[in-house]
Amino acid sequence: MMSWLPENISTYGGQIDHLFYLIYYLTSVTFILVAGCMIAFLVMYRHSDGRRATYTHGNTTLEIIWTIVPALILIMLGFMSKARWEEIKSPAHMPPPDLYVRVTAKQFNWEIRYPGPDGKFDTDDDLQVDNDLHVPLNKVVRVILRSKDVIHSFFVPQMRLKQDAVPGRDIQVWFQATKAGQYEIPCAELCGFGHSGMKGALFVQTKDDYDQWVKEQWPAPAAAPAAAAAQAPVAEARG
Ligand SMILES: [Cu+2]
Repeated sequence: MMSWLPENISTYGGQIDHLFYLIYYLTSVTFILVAGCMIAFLVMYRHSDGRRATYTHGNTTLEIIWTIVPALILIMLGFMSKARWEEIKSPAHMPPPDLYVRVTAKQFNWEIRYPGPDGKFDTDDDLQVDNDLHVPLNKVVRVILRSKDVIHSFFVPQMRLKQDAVPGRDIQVWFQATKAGQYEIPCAELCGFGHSGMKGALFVQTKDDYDQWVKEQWPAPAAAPAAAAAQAPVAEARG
């Protein structure tokens, strides 16, 4: 299969890509058919001396077909997308997280906040860094998205994840990375003059590297913040 999407390193990315290509090929075929017919008719029915125009009042059968077929395709795509949408966007359907992290968007950077060893946000052992999001490989990361000012969009192309951060709301999303590396987190919503420079970095680290990073951030006797995730700092799902 042709691929010009960024590399997929998300557990659910393959299913997103499958839907993307299905829609892409369906619309491509439709476009070629419609444009092909239009060009063919332009040529076939071009002006020629002595030929008179004829009048038609349409074709009911044809109109029913080209209304029902796209409607059925749309309904089919809706059902196919529903499960994926819920899995990615609905907290009730998300897998239990190994790690919580809160990302607050503001003009013009991402504030990344870790709950620290106690697993609770807004306590003394929290860690806040600008733009650098460190996560462990193969672990479920739950992101709680906020915004301090305007609407931003948290975009991690390799994770097939994009979600608006909206002032006044906590919106949860998640991902699970399958490949270590460094990836960009651009803002995908025009949010002001500094928008184009609003860019974070996602560091997906192997277990050893991540444990080392945790040790540096929370010197002994801290346990890995991942271990405290079970205490779910998010009381209820909103968003
Ligand atoms: Cu922006």
